Amino acid sequence: MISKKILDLLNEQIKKEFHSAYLYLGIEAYFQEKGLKGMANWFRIQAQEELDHAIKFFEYVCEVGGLAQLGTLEGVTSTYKDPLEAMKASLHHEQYITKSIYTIVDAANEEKDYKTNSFLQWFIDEQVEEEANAEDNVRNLELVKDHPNGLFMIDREMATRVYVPLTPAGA
Ligand code: OFO
Repeated sequence: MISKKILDLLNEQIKKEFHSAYLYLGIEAYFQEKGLKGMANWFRIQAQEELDHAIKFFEYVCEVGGLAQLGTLEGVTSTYKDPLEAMKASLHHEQYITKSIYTIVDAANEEKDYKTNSFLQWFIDEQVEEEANAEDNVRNLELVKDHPNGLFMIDREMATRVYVPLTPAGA
């Protein structure tokens, strides 16, 4: 059994991952309304991946004999000043999630909770990719500024992203 402190942190993380999905659906809504379907597609897939992350934490809590808690989700915005602001919101959120995961890793290390530490290694690696993708999106939009051709090219590129479900543990 894991400690109450670790359990609480993991339960908070379940909520944060669901919140991430919510945030990204809000960004998708913004792009859908702007007719930027490729960017909307990218954020739909991002939201689906966040649901996978939430379930991964949920399953781990259940697996170690804890009671998984599902906190109340707050509303998110679907309104952004421009595409760059939406991309920056995503980058800042991923940086926040990385810190949150490191906090759980630190707590697990302090308690010599090796199994939680091992479970979290996947998320440490995942966050490297998550931040890199979000940084690329920001950088690309900064390069094209408001140039319609550039925006069109980025949108087309982002339309090619496909959802790859996580392989269930033990499969
Ligand atoms: Fe976007 O990251 Fe989840 O964990």
